[in-house]
Formats: sequence, C-alpha cells, structure tokens
Amino acid sequence: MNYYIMTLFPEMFPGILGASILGRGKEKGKIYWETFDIRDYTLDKHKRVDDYPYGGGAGMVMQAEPVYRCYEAVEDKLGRKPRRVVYMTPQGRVFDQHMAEEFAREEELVFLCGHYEGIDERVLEEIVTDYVSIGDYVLTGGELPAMVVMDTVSRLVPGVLNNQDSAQNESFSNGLLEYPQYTRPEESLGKKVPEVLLSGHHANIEKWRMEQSQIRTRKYRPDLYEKWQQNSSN
Ligand code: 6GU
Repeated sequence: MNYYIMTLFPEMFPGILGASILGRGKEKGKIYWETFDIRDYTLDKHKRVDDYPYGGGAGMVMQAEPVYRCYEAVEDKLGRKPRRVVYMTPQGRVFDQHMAEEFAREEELVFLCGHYEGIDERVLEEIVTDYVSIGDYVLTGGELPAMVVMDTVSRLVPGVLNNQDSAQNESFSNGLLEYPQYTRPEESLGKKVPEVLLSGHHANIEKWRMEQSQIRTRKYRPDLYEKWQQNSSN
C-alpha cells in the first residue's frame, strides 16, 4: 500500500508513522508513504498559501492553485491514472471499518489535508474523489485524521500484522466489541483471572468471550448491539 500525503505540515508524520507496527510495515516494504509539502507549490513570493474568504467570515481559506500544483507533482511522480484522492474534512462521510476495508483494496491512496477554514472549492471539484471525516468533532487540521485512516487501513494490508488472526478476531469485524483480555500473572492488583480462561476448555472459553462481548456492546454501544441483533437474529 502506497500513501501520498499533501499537507502544509509534513513534519507531523514521521513520528507516528515511523513507530510500532506502521514503522515495521514500512521497513518490511508492506507499506510506503511520502509527503508533499503544499507550500512548495505556491508561486507567491512570500510562500503564502491562504487568503481571506470571499463573502467574509472568520478565518482563512487555502488557495486552489498551490493545492492543484501539488497534486500535479503527485501525478508527475505516479502517472496520470484514475486514483482515489481522499480529502480529510469534518464535512465528509464518517470513516468506519467498512470504509477501511474498501480503502485497503486500493494500491495507492492520496490524502489531502486541509487547515484553517478549509480549501477553495474549485480545486476540490477538480481532484477529490472521497470526502472523509473521522467523527463528529472539529480538529485543527486533516493530518491526524489522515494518520488515523492510514493506521486503520495499514493493519488490514497482508503482512503488516504478525498474526493475521488478530485482524479477524476483534472489535467491529463481527459487529461486537472485543471481550476483556488477561495476561500473566494469574493474580494482579489483588484480582484473579476469570477461572474459565485457565480451564483449557476451548468451547467454554469461546462461549464466555462471546457473552462478554455481548454484555460490553449492550452496555457501551447500544447502537451497535441493536444492529448486531438485527443482522444475526441471535
Ligand atoms: Cl477529517 N478534519 C478536521 N479538521 N476535523 C475533523 C475531521 C477531519 N474529522 C473529524 N473532525
């Protein structure tokens, strides 16, 4: 999976994308990413990339031209074929596991990260194929959201996780939240591990985990629980 990120803040990416599983994924050649600094593509002698909104109102708007020229640089590098260009915006479709699975089937994804009050509509109409939000709250820019999407998609790319099992057996893939986990020692903070997990009885363990998943989902995500009940007529 190859990611190309258009941003005014390329320095935000190496820390998060270089650590842990994503860092290893890049080392193993399973994922690749590269930033394009939108500011490198302004023709303004003061390197300006934003201006006041026509019609008035608070804040600044990113200009169309530097973003368009930045995308042309992406095209010069990758060729001019149809590809998904994902604009991270609170006005977009809300990202979920289903969308992540869809993105994971692509060979490459281009992310456009906005700042200020947004980006001039004219360039969005020209280049953007997907408008994506990560939830109903407002962040200062699209960089963290782009990294959220990259993290979620990358762990679905074959070979990124060591144990492909853990991409299957988890929250959301079956429509329920995950069951509680325990590790050694058997007693910690004065509390014992649930007996069934020490029993070696796999059927009972499965049954207990399924019950715990249902209890949790009903308690914390009644919306998901209702959907799950409808889908599986349990
Ligand atoms: Cl994608 N961008 C910004 N700025 N805020 C957000 C968001 C995106 N998704 C949720 N809030």
